[in-house]
Amino acid sequence: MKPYVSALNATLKPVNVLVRDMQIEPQSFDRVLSSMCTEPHPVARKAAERFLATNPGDPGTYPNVTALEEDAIATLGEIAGLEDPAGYVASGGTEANIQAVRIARDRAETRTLNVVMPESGHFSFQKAADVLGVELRIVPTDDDFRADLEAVRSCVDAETAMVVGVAGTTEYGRVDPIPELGEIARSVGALLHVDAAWGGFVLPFTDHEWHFGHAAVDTMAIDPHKMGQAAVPAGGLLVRSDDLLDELAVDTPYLESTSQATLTGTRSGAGVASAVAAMDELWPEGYRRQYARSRHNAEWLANALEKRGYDVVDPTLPLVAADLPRSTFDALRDEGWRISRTGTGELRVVCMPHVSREMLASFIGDLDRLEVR
Ligand code: 0PR
Repeated sequence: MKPYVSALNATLKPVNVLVRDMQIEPQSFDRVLSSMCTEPHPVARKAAERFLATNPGDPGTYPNVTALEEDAIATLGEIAGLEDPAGYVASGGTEANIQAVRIARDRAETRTLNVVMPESGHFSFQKAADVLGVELRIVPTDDDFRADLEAVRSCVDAETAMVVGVAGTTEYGRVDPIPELGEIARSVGALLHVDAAWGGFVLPFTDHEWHFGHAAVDTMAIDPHKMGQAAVPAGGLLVRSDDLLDELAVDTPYLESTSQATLTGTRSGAGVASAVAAMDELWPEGYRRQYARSRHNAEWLANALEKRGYDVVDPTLPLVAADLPRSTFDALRDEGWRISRTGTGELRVVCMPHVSREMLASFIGDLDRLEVR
């Protein structure tokens, strides 16, 4: 495996030639501990290749991929506890979150409005607020990194169009108190959006209350290209009922279909087909097994770090955060480990399907070696 720059320097060939001749590696997953994406399941990879040239944005021309998208939404609905789901396969969690805010904005009756989100919310909501011209109100989290309900309650008002809850936060894998956030949203006539972009494919195997069945959830982001093991790009936007999706629809005069709800126009059928293939193969048993494996790995890693005297944030979903000196973090990165840090500087390891126990043991081995020096 050659990193991009050194591969380029070694050969002095232009990158396009390296790509054409398959001399440049995309990225090996061997040392990737930071990503929320993973190696696609083999069936997902194959389906992605087959549907690479299809465009679900044009159902009149590509009806087969459109039929697959309906399948995808039906299964996503099943996973998220929603009968009769509406939605579509988005490019990722960012698009799903932006579109959810757009629904809330367009449904609201006031002209100035706001969205209330815990500080653990993903930065895609900043983009949404910026693009859509709504005020984003960020409230603190509690001692366990979950939305602080009192803070949310005192922040919402008559102009709140949406309350955001995160089910599987990017930094600590926490699940916000979704039913309570739903009550707060209802009390001011706002929608409740759940960002389960990462958590959605592991939460069904936990007893967290996160889905449409438990609470007054209106919209949700749930991404097949994260824990769902589909190829990128495959995100999911789910909405409680068709009328919410209608808020997004624009007329499409020169297509055979009459309207389009997606943010992107042309989009890859690869994501759609691979999502269906992965979910057909893995839901529910394969995902259940994967969750158990990821959880054990996260617990193992948390223990290993604790034993070595580091402060560890107890994992609730398979994501481990721990306080590591900056110099150690940098040294591990120099060893080729792809690791990232939380906003406050903790090491963050996401136990995705490609992360094996052997990988983690080798990581801890490197950590021990580097800390001795
Ligand atoms: N919602 C949540 C909870 C997320 O974690 C993410 C992505 C998104 C939405 C946005 O999804 P898309 O990227 O598919 O649009 N999470 C992080 C990201 O921004 C994951 C991450 C974080 C990866 C830090 C690497 C890293 O070093 O990609």
